[in-house]
This record gives sequence, structure tokens and C-alpha cells, in this order.
Amino acid sequence: MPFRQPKSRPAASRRLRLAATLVTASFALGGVAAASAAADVVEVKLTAKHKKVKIAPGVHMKAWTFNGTVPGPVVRADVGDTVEVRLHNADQHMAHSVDFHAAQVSPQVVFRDVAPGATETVSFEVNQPGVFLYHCGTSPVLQHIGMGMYGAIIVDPIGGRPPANETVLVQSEFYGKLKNKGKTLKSSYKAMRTKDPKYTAFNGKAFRYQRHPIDVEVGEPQRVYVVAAGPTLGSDFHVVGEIFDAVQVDGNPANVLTGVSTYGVPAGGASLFELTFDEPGSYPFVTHAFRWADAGALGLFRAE
Ligand SMILES: [Cu+2]
Repeated sequence: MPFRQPKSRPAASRRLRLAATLVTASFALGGVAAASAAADVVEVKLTAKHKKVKIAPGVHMKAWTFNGTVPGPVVRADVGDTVEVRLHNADQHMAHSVDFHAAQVSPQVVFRDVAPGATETVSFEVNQPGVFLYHCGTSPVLQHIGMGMYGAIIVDPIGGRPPANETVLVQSEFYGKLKNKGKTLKSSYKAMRTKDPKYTAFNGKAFRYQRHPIDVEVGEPQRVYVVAAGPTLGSDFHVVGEIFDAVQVDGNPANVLTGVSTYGVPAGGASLFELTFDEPGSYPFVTHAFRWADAGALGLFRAE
């Protein structure tokens, strides 16, 4: 769900960022307007666990998750903050890990495997503003992402971002065979390696926002963070009936394109899209690689 940014945020709430990360199963965002000058520690608690999740209307999958949802929670920090990640691996059968694309660190140290049943805490400083993917980096990565282990991290620039209504869309795809009279997707590593996806989705469920459109206001600035989790497909992001006023490549305010109709977010990448709806209406958003829009990566903004 979109979240209207408050004009300011009490300084005392800085350590409560975790609360913001936990409400984001619904993809509401913690408000950020006036970033404080002091660097903070953003605590993120992740639990790797198996969970049966709904990935399409009437279809479930036994996923591997962060915190029981696909995608995992949205993490938010400011440039200069230290992100402290406590990863508990509740999976008794295999190792998991977390690779943050917002980090510039030794992967062998910070993205290291956490053994079954173990808990480890790592930290890194975020020095580039943007929107980035995080994902389980345990081998085979294709399988760990394909099973559902990914999410978004937003790093706000010094001074914050201007007020806007914000939405996070994580595009991904699911592979396997339908079983149980079409009610269960039995995912497989083999299908991830050799087949086309059965479903594509924004925020973990095919056609999610076609059935439940995202309500927005005419004339209000919109900021849409689009993350392409894959594991293999990117997103050719387009909003039917609109042109983006700006695209910030990787969500970095220094990387601005203007007047863009469709912009490709590569697998593993992310970008920030700015637009304003000038007229009431129902505006589809899609990956314009339409074969994959038809598989579920399609939704609606309802502007009133
Ligand atoms: Cu994993």
C-alpha cells in the first residue's frame, strides 16, 4: 500500500526504523522527509524460514522466505547510517545468507552463510543513496532467489527526498509445475534452470494489484520504487497513459532521466520512477515485455 509521507519525523523515531520494516508486508513505507545529520544504526531482524505463501489467485507455494513473506520487509536507511542485520536461520536443513546490493563490503564476511539454526549479526555502512535489491546469496543463488528470498532496501540521500506518495514494487517470477488440481505450485531448481516462469508478480503475487488497485490522488506526486528481484527476468517498467517525469537510475538523485515512457530495470537492479496523474482513471502498470505481464506482472493505479 502507498504511504503518504509526513512532513517531518520526530528525531526519537530514528531507532524505530525496524518498526517500519515490519509493517511492509503490505509495502507501506516508513516516512522520511527531514533526514537528521547524525548517522544512526538501523537494526534489521531477518528470519530465514519456510512458509506457504499465496503467489497467484488460488495458488500457493512452499516458499523460502525472509520473515515469512515474499518479498521480505522493506528496509530503509539514510546515507551514512550503519545497517545492522541480525539473521536468524530457522531452516533446519540448509544455510542461508543475505546479500545487500546497498553494501560495499567483502561478501565473504558480510554476506556469509548462516548455518541451520544459527543466528549471526553483521553490519555495513550505506554510502550511496538509492533503491537496491537484497537477496539470499547462498549457493545456488538461482534457487534461493527463485524460492522467494529477496526484498528491497531504500537508502535516502542527505536531506531526504521531497514529499511524495510512495509505492514499492518488487517484481519477481516463480517456476515449477502446478499440482493439487492447480492449487499448488511445486517449484523446482530444474525448472528455474530450464523452463519459463509459471508466474510473474509485483510484490509476490501474480495480478495482485489488478484485483486490488493502488489508489492514488490526481495531481499528487508519485514516487514508485521498482526492484527487479528475478531471479532471471528484469522489468520493462511502464505505466499505460503516463510518461515518467523522471527516472532516477538505481534511485540515485544524481542519475536523472526525464520524459521516459518505459525503462528497463535489469535483474538484480532497481530504479525510482516519478510521475503525476493529471486525470482520473485506471492506469495499468506493467512490465512491457508483455509475455511476462500476461503471466502476472501487471497492476493498476486508480487515480481519483
Ligand atoms: Cu537462502
